[in-house]
Amino acid sequence: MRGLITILAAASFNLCHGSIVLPRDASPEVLAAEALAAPIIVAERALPNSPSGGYAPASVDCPSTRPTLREASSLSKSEVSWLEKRRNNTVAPMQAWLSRMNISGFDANSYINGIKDNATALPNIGIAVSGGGYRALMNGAGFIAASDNRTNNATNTGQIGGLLQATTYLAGLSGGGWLVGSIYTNNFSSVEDLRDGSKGSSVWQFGNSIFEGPDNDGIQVLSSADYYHDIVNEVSDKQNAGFNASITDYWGRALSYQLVNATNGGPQYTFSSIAQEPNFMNGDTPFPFLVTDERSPNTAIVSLNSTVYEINPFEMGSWDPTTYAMAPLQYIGSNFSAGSVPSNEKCIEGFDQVGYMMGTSSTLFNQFLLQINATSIPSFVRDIFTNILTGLGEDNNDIAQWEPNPFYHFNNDTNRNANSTQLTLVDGGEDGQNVPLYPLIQPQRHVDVIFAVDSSADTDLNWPNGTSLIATYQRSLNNTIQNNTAFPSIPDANTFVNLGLNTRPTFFGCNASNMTGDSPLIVYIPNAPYVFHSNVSTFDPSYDRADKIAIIENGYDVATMGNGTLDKEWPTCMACAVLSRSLMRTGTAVPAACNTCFDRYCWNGTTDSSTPGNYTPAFKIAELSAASSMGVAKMGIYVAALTAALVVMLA
Ligand SMILES: *[C@@H]1O[C@H](CO)[C@@H](O)[C@H](O)[C@H]1NC(C)=O
Ligand SMILES: *[C@@H]1O[C@H](CO)[C@@H](O)[C@H](O)[C@H]1NC(C)=O
Ligand SMILES: *[C@@H]1O[C@H](CO)[C@@H](O)[C@H](O)[C@H]1NC(C)=O
Ligand SMILES: *[C@@H]1O[C@H](CO)[C@@H](O)[C@H](O)[C@H]1NC(C)=O
Ligand SMILES: *[C@@H]1O[C@H](CO)[C@@H](O)[C@H](O)[C@H]1NC(C)=O
Ligand SMILES: *[C@@H]1O[C@H](CO)[C@@H](O)[C@H](O)[C@H]1NC(C)=O
Ligand SMILES: *[C@@H]1O[C@H](CO)[C@@H](O)[C@H](O)[C@H]1NC(C)=O
Ligand SMILES: *[C@@H]1O[C@H](CO)[C@@H](O)[C@H](O)[C@H]1NC(C)=O
Ligand SMILES: *[C@@H]1O[C@H](CO)[C@@H](O)[C@H](O)[C@H]1NC(C)=O
Ligand SMILES: *[C@@H]1O[C@H](CO)[C@@H](O)[C@H](O)[C@H]1NC(C)=O
Ligand SMILES: *[C@@H]1O[C@H](CO)[C@@H](O)[C@H](O)[C@H]1NC(C)=O
Ligand SMILES: CC(=O)N[C@H]1CO[C@H](CO)[C@@H](O)[C@@H]1O
Repeated sequence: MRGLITILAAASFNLCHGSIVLPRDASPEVLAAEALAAPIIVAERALPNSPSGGYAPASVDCPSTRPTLREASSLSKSEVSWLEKRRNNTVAPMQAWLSRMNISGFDANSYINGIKDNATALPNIGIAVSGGGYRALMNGAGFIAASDNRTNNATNTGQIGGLLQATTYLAGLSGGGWLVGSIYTNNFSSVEDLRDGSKGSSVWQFGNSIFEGPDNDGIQVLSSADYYHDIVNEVSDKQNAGFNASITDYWGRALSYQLVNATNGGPQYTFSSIAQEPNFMNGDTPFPFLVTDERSPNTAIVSLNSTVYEINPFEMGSWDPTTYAMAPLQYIGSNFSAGSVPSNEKCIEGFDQVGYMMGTSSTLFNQFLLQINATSIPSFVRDIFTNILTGLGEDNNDIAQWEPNPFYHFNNDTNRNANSTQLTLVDGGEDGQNVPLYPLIQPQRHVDVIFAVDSSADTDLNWPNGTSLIATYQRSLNNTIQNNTAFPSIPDANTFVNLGLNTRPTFFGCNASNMTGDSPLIVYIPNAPYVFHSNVSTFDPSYDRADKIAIIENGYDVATMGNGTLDKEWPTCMACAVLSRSLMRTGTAVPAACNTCFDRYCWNGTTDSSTPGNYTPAFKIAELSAASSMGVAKMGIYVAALTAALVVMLA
C-alpha cells in the first residue's frame, strides 16, 4: 500500500508541478488520459519510480541508513520476512492443488494440515525458465499458463493449474527472463492476458520485430524512425546524466516495447519497484529472479567457473566464494566503494531499469543487433550502432557494462572485479547453465523441488538435450566455486537422447539420501513437439499471432503431457515430486501411487553413451491445423546470426 500511495502522490506532483521529466513523446491527449487513468495504472504494474522520470538514473538524498553491501552469508532480512508471508500463503493453494492432483490412497489435506504451521516441513517449490530467445519466452509461458489456476480450464481434470500459486520462487534467464520480467512488471499478469494483449498496447505483439518497432495501432503511434529516435534519446539521457551506455542499453529499451505494458516500454520502471507492488508485498506471488554471468577483467571467456549473479527485487549479487556479496538493487547505480557509498556522494536510483535488467540477462541477444545491416532500419540508427560497435571492439559486443561497479573494493582478495570500476555482465546462459537453477539451489533457500523448463537449442534442430543440467551438475562438483550448492547426478547428453530423457519429463535426484548434500529434486521439463514445431531458431525476431499462440499451446502440452493424453497419471506424478522431500523430512511413508510415479519418471542411473543418430522427434499428439508453419526463408538469415553468435562466444 505504501508504494501505491507514494506513487499516487508522485503522479499528482507530476501533473501539478511538472518538475519530473515526463516521457518525451507523450502528446497532451495521452498525458491527459494517463492522468485520468493514473490510479488504475499505478495499481496495475511495477512502478514508474525512476527519480529522473525517464530512462536515466538520477541522484537522490541517501536514506538515513545509507545503503551498504553485505556478505552473501544468509538471506536478506527482507527476503526472510517476505517468506513468512509467502510460505503461509502457499498452504491453502498447495492443499487445493495436491488434492486435485489426486494421489490415490493419500489424504493431502490432512497431511498439509498437520504441518501447515511449520515451514521447515512444508514442500518448498521453485520454477526455473531457461533462455532461448522468444522460443524460451513462449515455451516457458506455456508452462506458466498450465501452472496458473487463473488460466481458463487449468483446474479441470488432468490439468495442473494452481502449482504457480503454491510456488515460492520463480527464476528466469535471457528469454526466460523476459517472461518473468514481463509478468512481474505488468502486475503479475496471467500469460493468457499477456498473450492476448490489449488494445493500444504493444505488449507481447511479436509480429513486428524489435527492428521495426511497435505496430502503429499502439498508444505510441510510432513510426520506425520515431521509435529509434526515442530509444536513442533515452540512452543519450543516461549518458548525459554521467553514465556509460553499452549496446545493452539500446537492446533493453527495444525489448521493453514488447515486454512492458506502458507508454514507450516504460522507461521509468524499475525492477526494485516490484518489491513495492501490493501483491508481492502481501506474499501473493512467487519471488522472481533474473540471472546473469560475470566476465572477469581482461578475459573474453565465460565458463563454468565464472561468477554467477542473481537479480531479485531486493538485491543483486553473487553467492559464489568470489564476489560473495549482495548489493541493494534500488541503489545499485550508486558509487559504492569498499561496500558503502562515501559520505561525499549522493545515492543513485533508477539504474535498475527493468528493460536494462532483462537486457543484461539476455546480452547474447545483442547478436541480433549486429545483424543491423541486413534490416531496413533508418541509416542514422545504423551509424550509431556502427560507432558503438567500432568503439567496443569485438570482445565487447555482447556485454552489459555496469558502471559504477557496486562491488568495487569489496572482498578484495576473492572478488575478481574488486579493482575494476566496471562490472562486466553477460547473458546468464553463456556459462552453459541455460536453466537458471543458480538462485534456487542455494542452500539458504531450502528449495525441495525445481521444475526446470528447458527450451535450450542444444541439438541441430534446436531441441534441448540436457546440456544445461550437465553444466550445473559439473559446477556443483568443483569445490573451489560451488560453495555448498549440491546437485543431483546427471548423465551425459548422449544418454539423454538415447534414453529419451529429453523428450519427456524426467526426475533427477529422487533418492535424497544418495547425494553429496541437500539438493532439490529436479523435475526436468524439456521442450518437445506435441502439437507444433516449437523448435524455432533463437534468432528469429518475429512471430505472427498464430505461431505465438501455437508455441504457447505446445508449451502448455509439454507441461501437462497433452492434458494427460500421454499419461493420465502425470498430474499425480508432479504432486509426488512436490511432496517427496517433505515426506522424507516428516518420516511419512511414500504412497504406493508415488512409488509407481518414481519408477516411471526418475532417472535410475542407467547410461547409454553411444553416439545417437539425429534427434528428430515426431509430434506426440498431432500438429495443430490452424497454425502456419514457420517461414523457411526467414530462418536462413538467423541461422547466419546464430553462427555469428557462436563465433563470438567461442572466440
Ligand atoms: C496464514 O494464512 C492464513 C490463511 O490465509 C491466515 O489466516 C493467517 O493469519 C496467516 N498467518 C500468518 C502468521 O501470517
Ligand atoms: C487461485 O488461487 C488463489 C490462491 O489460492 C485463490 O485466491 C484464487 O481464488 C484461485 N483462483 C481460481 C480462479 O481458482
Ligand atoms: C518442523 O518440521 C521439521 C521437519 O519435519 C521437524 O524437524 C521440526 O521438529 C518441526 N518443528 C516443529 C516446531 O514442529
Ligand atoms: C479442458 O480440460 C479438459 C480436461 O483436461 C480437456 O479434456 C479439454 O480438452 C480442455 N478444454 C480445452 C478447451 O482445452
Ligand atoms: C495493459 O495496460 C492497460 C492500461 O493500464 C490495461 O488495461 C491492460 O489490462 C494491460 N494489459 C496487460 C496484458 O497487462
Ligand atoms: C574450478 O573452479 C576454479 C575457480 O573458479 C577454477 O579455477 C578451476 O579451473 C575449476 N576446476 C575445474 C576442474 O574446472
Ligand atoms: C576457468 O576454468 C578454465 C578451465 O576449466 C580456465 O581456463 C579459466 O582460466 C578459468 N577461469 C577463471 C576466471 O578462473
Ligand atoms: C554495416 O555497414 C557499414 C557500412 O557498410 C559498416 O561500416 C559496418 O561495419 C556494418 N556493421 C555491421 C555490424 O556489420
Ligand atoms: C580493498 O583494496 C583497496 C585498494 O587497496 C582499499 O582502498 C580498500 O579499502 C580495500 N577494501 C577493503 C574492504 O578493505
Ligand atoms: C586488488 O588490489 C588489491 C590492492 O592492490 C590487491 O590486494 C588485491 O589482490 C587485488 N584484487 C584482485 C582481485 O586483483
Ligand atoms: C547436445 O548439445 C550440445 C550443445 O549444443 C552439442 O554439442 C552435442 O553435440 C549435443 N549432443 C547430442 C547427443 O545431441
Ligand atoms: C557454506 C560455505 O561453504 N560457504 C562459504 C562460501 O564462500 C564464502 C567466501 O569464500 C565462505 O566464507 C563461506 O564459508
